[in-house]
Amino acid sequence: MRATVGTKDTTMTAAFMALTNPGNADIKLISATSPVAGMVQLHEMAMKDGKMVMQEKAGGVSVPAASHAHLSPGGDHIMLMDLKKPLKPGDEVPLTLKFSDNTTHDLTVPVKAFTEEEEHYHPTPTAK
Ligand SMILES: [Cu+2]
Repeated sequence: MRATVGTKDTTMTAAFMALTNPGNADIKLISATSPVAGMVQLHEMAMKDGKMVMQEKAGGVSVPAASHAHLSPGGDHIMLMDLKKPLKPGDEVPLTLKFSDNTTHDLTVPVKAFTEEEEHYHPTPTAK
């Protein structure tokens, strides 16, 4: 999870990870929650008017059977909004992932400083 201390907007950040599906059926990550954020969404990057923007990913993030999916800067990611406090490197954030097979996974996600693709994670007006 990207640290927000020292960034322009300390109310939102993104989490990145690899999701592995050891089963023999495709599953989807359908939602996530965290006590540090007022709202958590699954996002994707999309090209809009010649610019990369992020938007909510309809239907969730697919994790193919016996394979994996990457949540990464510039790609699908977990967006945490309305953060209750700034996150600094070294913090650990609880994050609960809910999957289409009705399983949930409780994670402890380390907070790290990183700057690549940072411009994508500035607030953008949400198109409704
Ligand atoms: Cu996002």
